[in-house]
Amino acid sequence: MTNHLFDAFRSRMPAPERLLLEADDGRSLTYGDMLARSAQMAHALLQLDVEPGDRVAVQVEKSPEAALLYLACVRAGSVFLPLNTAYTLTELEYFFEDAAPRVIVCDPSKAAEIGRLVEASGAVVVTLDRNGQGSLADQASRQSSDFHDVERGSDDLAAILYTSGTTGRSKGAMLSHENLASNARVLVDCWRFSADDVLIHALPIFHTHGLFVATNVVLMAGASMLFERKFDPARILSLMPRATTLMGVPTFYVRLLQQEALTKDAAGAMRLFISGSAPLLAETHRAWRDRTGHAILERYGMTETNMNTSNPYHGERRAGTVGLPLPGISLRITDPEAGEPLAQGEIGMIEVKGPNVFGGYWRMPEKTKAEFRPDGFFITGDLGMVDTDGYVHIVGRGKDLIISGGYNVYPKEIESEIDALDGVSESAVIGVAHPDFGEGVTAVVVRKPGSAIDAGDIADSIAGRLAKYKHPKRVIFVDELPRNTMGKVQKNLLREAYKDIYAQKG
Ligand code: MLC
Ligand code: AMP
Repeated sequence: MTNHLFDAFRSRMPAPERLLLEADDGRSLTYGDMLARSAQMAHALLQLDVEPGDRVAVQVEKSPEAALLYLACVRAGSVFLPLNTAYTLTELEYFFEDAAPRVIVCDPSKAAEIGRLVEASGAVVVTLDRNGQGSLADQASRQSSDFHDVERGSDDLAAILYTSGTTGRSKGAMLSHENLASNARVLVDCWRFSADDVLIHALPIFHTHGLFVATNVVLMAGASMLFERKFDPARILSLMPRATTLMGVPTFYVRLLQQEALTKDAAGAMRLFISGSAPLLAETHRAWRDRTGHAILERYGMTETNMNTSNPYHGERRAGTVGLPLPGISLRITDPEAGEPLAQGEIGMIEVKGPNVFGGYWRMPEKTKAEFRPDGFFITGDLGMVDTDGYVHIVGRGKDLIISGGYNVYPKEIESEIDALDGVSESAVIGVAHPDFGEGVTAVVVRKPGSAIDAGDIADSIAGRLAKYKHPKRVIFVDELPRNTMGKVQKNLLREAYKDIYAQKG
């Protein structure tokens, strides 16, 4: 039997007694445990009537078993659909309706509510908690630890990851076995991962960074990881002597730099620090080098494409750039409107093509068509330029998007919630430089005449509806929003007017 992605991991698997992961509660998994226990979980999924191509939606806390569940889904031939643990029921409802999962795995505390939500759909709800307990785990424990992986080819779907849309509805990016396998292979080679590596894994495992960059690279290298449920800078520092690499969003590095104990000695055992998901400020890059002697390696990717570019392992890691296109991946800069390639050095739309690029959005052929060029290049929505040495610089976004602590927040989604409130005439949500999160979600609101609605009312009204990280850190009331002659809100003026509001905050 061939299962394209799992075979790729299997072919590079070290001896079964080698450590795959050690969790912060002391539990650990060897590669042998991983094979046996993901087999048991795969059996459990088949018993729930999961057929090849069926979606398995997963909203669970990070744990060794949550990682096993991902692999079990791959082995069972299903499509893994991870969901941010911060999503509210309102948010989940959309994903369940759109993806029509066969099975939903959630924390026991949410099982009843989710069960009610999907009652009519026929989806089966099973549970898995942060300690690896729950009805799915019970069922798995009774299964054989031998499993014939379900046959899946390179183009078959391995996962769907939702990414919010600029105009409202979230889109499910469909990632194939080869999208994931090819990118993991390339990253292992470019970043020189080997079985001797120990990665500090403190990212969530429901997004590309923690799941496909971190976990897949470790599996593809036969390496091991220290699996942390939360990012705690003091704890990360204490792990460094036992580790070789760290992957993080810029906020990780900003917070680690606030630790006095971060020194060259403290980072002495580490060989590589990698940053991505949001722009790393050149000043953070420099401060890190001064304190630790290491140049952070910055790379650029997205849900739809996995990783596209990376600064070199050997050679100059240039602060403020995202490095060079990865081997096998083509990148070009085009005129955002006309789509014509621009001359080297000009700023335009970043487009990419390669085995990493997803097949399209789940059940959205029109949106898919709109984001690909006829020759197969994917239009990223990021604006950038390529310098004379080939390094890619991201200079802005063509999409109205805020990235806060590595999480994407789409202003439109929050504006719709705020605009729907009695007492609000209109709103504009913007990202403002924030020393900790990179950008702070900020709402600028116009009240209806006579209304006394305040920031507290707005916070209360969205509390149960939107995930916490999307909530505005600040709400500013104004008499009117600035508009251009076409009537479009000029968010650039708002960003300029409020650019210092978080300056003193940590
Ligand atoms: C938490 N909060 C956030 C937030 N994370 N607010 C805005 N932005 C965020 N990212 C909220 C909390 O709910 C809390 O609210 C308050 O802010 C302070 O919380 P905290 O304890 O300081 O946050 P913490 O739990 O430490 O989380 C911060 C973080 C986390 C940076 C560790 O956000 C994180 O793990 N980010 C990584 C995201 C990620 O993996 N992105 C990759 C996407 S893939 P209150 O009100 O309760 O105080 C991708 C592709 C690619 O982009 O290229 O990689
Ligand atoms: P997501 O949709 O969560 O996968 O987020 C992808 C987006 O994050 C990209 O389109 C970029 O805008 C941004 N991004 C990822 N890595 C970087 C980086 N190193 N520098 C700047 N932006 C980045």
